[in-house]
Amino acid sequence: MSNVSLTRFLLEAQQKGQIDAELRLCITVVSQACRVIANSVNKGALGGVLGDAGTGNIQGEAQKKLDVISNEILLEANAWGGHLAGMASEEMDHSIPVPQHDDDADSRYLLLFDPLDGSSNIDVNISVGTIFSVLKYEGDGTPTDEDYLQPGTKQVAAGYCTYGPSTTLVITVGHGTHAFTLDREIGSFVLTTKNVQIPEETKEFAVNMSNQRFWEKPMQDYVGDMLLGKTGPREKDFNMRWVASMVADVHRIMTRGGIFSYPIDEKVAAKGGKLRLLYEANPMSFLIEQAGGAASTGRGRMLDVQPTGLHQRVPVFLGSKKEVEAAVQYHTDFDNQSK
Ligand code: AHM
Ligand code: MG
Repeated sequence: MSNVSLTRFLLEAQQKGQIDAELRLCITVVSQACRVIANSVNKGALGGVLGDAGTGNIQGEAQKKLDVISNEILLEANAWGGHLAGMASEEMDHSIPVPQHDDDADSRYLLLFDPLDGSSNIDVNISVGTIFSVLKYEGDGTPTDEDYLQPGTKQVAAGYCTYGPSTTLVITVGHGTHAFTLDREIGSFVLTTKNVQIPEETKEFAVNMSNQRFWEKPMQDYVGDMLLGKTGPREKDFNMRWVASMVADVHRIMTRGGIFSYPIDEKVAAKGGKLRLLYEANPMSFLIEQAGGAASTGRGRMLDVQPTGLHQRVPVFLGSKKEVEAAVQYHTDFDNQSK
């Protein structure tokens, strides 16, 4: 194991010119907020933090107490550094501007987050996590929601933190994907995997199979062929895993490969998909690409999607490069036949 702390890692990234002081501060503050969220999550029933908050978010989803607590922790932590121009969250209707405290700041950023992804799992003690994305703010006044509608290729940093058996923070600033583990005794994140590399091929897929009958034909065919195993067209036996916490499913793929998909289905078609482009799909896609994997909507590179709304949803396929390409091929073939 290395003895490189997140603090040292970020300072070295700044010295190499990969990030500036404001972006270093932004990632540092997010990591500190994640430590605080980890403490709340760990307390579980003892902290009185489980259960529903009795409120709903903009997307009509019931909020858990920990959704609200995690959102407040991230907002509070990031309100004072002078490195941000604003924040947007899966749990808030609109973005909120951050007052400029530091006139000397060379650059200012927009921070987007899903404060507690997979929160439907929280009451049953399964891994949940925080996902974040950082964009540059090019304007000089107060940012509005439109300033956040930048394609994923514009992200300058992204990451997620999993609150599981251990607390792991996985980040990218566009120079590889790196994983840190929280050392609770010393209270800091320590680099545990430098340059994560996702195997190109896999025999493992992650999807909510209960939606099968609602999928489009190319998705039915893709998964159907995987289930046929060695004697089918894919010529290998596949294994399936579905945690229903994107952070946990993606972290497994970061560790040993696989494909994660949340395709379009009849139930979510009107909304465009289930997962959110700006808070979930884009940051995860940036991390996956930086680890040698691929990420697609099934019909195009995820990071090229031009966002049209803050809470926009998209179909998601990400993970081992060759497997994502296989999934995309089923969609391409279907679309070509339907022309
Ligand atoms: P959330 O952000 O409200 O927690 O929703 C996103 C989660 C993902 O973590 C996970 O992949 C998916 O929803 C699970 O959906 P389902 O319950 O339909 O399997
Ligand atoms: Mg989520």
